[in-house]
Amino acid sequence: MWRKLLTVLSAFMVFTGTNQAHAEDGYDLWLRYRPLDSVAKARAEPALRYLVGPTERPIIAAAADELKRGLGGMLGATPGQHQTLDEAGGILIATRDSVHLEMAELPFDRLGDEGYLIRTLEIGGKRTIVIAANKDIGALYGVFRLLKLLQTGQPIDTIDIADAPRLKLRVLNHWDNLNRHVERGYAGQSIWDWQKLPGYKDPRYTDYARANAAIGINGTVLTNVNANADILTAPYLEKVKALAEVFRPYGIRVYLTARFSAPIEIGGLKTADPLDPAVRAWWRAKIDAIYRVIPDFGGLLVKANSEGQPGPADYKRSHADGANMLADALAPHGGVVMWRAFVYAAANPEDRHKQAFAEFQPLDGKFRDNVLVQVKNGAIDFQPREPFHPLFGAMPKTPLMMEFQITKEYLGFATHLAYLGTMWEEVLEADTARPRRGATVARTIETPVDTGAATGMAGVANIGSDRNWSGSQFDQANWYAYGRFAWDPDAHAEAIARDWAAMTWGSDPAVVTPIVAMMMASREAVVDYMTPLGLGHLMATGHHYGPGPWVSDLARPEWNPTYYHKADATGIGFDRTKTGTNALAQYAPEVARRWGSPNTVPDELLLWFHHVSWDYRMRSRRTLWDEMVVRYDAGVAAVAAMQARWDGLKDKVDPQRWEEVHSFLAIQQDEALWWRDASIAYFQSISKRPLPAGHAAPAHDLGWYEAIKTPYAPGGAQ
Ligand code: BDP
Repeated sequence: MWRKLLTVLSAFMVFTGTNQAHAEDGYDLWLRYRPLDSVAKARAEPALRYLVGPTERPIIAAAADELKRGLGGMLGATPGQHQTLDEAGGILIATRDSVHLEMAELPFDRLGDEGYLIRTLEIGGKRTIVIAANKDIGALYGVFRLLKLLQTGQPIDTIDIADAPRLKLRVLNHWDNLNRHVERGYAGQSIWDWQKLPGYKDPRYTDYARANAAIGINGTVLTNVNANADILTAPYLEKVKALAEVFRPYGIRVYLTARFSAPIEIGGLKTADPLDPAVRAWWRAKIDAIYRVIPDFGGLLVKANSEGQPGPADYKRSHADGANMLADALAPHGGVVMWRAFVYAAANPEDRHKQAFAEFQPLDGKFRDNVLVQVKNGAIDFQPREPFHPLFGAMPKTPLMMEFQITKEYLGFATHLAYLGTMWEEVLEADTARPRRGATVARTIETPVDTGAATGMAGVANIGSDRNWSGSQFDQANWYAYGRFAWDPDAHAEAIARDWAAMTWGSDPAVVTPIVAMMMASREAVVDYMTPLGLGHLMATGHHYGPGPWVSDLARPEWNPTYYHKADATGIGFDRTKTGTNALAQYAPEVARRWGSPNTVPDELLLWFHHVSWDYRMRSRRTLWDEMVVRYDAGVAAVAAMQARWDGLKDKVDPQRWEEVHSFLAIQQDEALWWRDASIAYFQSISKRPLPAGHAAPAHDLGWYEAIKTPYAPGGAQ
């Protein structure tokens, strides 16, 4: 009995920690700064006793604050702030011009505007950890890197690190409406409390900026791509200014979405024609006004002529005409236009896969220098698996930004554990076979079209007002991984998962290893139980929650799942080869050849490009139908495996977060089974094939699944 009580007590003490009065709820993200174990602490302490830096500068002040907070948490002692390096054990936060670095020969030229180096050096005979950069923001990033070394259990005895981001714009896209509804948001309301701004700046905005700076994010688009022109009016610009002030010391610029028809809606004009002089003058004046309020405003993001949004095509003008009009007005201020390539037209019977390429590729070279075309990772829409978008590598004269969706609109919302790092890595390392700007997708976005030209990545945020920010503990990993890939598109999902797990759950390998294993298998599990073998877009209507492969009655053909899977008595899949829509022709010939035959296309993309018979022999020697069933079951089994791993961590992580993940995995298990059963029931009604031996029949008949309606599922358009 006593022993039991002691165990309970000691567990309580470990998990509450010395500096923590409340249970963990995930609010701290990757900035938990929990006490190091005594060995690590004893090793690190002597090197981290005080700091020196020009803290009168706001970004350096933020860096010093973070260092104090982090070391205070991990070592239990806040480093003192000194004016000079007066003894060993100092941390020098400095830029190139620092008097302390006069004698040190450091490779500043390799660091660019945002890079940093961390080195252990003898300065004036004192052993010092130097965090140096060309600009203050680099030093802030360096501080976060030093903290990460400690959080992930790395030794800091001798450090020699130099790092710089490979992309210039690393931005979040918030699909947040002014009424605080977040389109495709599963983490509560928008964190932007427009009503209370600018008077009240929620401290959460600062924590948001810290979390983003820690992973190198340097821009945030505050508003939904389905834009509301009101954000561009004077009262709202004051609110935006208040946020910009909070973010500035963290190197984060604000951007807004521009509704193309704003000159009509808030400007009183009769047209929004981009070639109309009055329209052009209106935008110039509006953009000048924005910069008067927010001098370092980043620029505008535009969704035009897509899903009902207004755009230049309304006036028979091209996307380049529209983008260039805004670009001309932004250029004098150093602002950019991020113009989205996610377009498909209401009246166009062409394969949706082909439409963005058809519209944008001919415009290569026609955009101003400060325009980036923002392209989703795949040609359809953030599916659990899509081949890379054919535009990558195909517009060598235009900066193309990658757009990833961090929020899991099509991957189980907040409750399904799906680590997207593996999906992004797969896309980024895909070979476009268009070597002009480097062959992989990563290279095509990293290589500037000209020296100094813009490069970038955008991530549709999964952040909301929930205490844990992302709607689930594990969805934080996707925000984290996005930042890391935006910094380095050649990064590796597994290494990122390892860092995240150590920072978020604890650096003990007995915790990190199973968590990383769960994460690394998780996205494939979702693919398997939702859309195996290259299927896609089979989700229920509108909110996209749950299966709806049978839906065929929506107004536009390409909104219907049946449009995508094309299952019939002969087989299943979308023929995008020459005998079908020939979307493959939009890829480089080598890629088109590899994917153009069922014999050479990977199983994972088979049904994306081919309509094949139910009895088609797969590489596994199973028939396609049997293979589908096997995959559905593999997906469900993979969730069970995650549950078992998580159960094994019960005593190794804090109880509140453990419990939450445990419950979410149970939801995922139920829903994976729902997907599996509903999909098999439906496709079997078409394939008319028996289930392979050992695979159970769905629990209910097809009608039962078709009757499930969830009209209040969160995140829909509003
Ligand atoms: C789709 C979403 C929709 C977005 C659209 C977009 O369902 O809510 O507005 O993409 O990216 O994935 O513009």
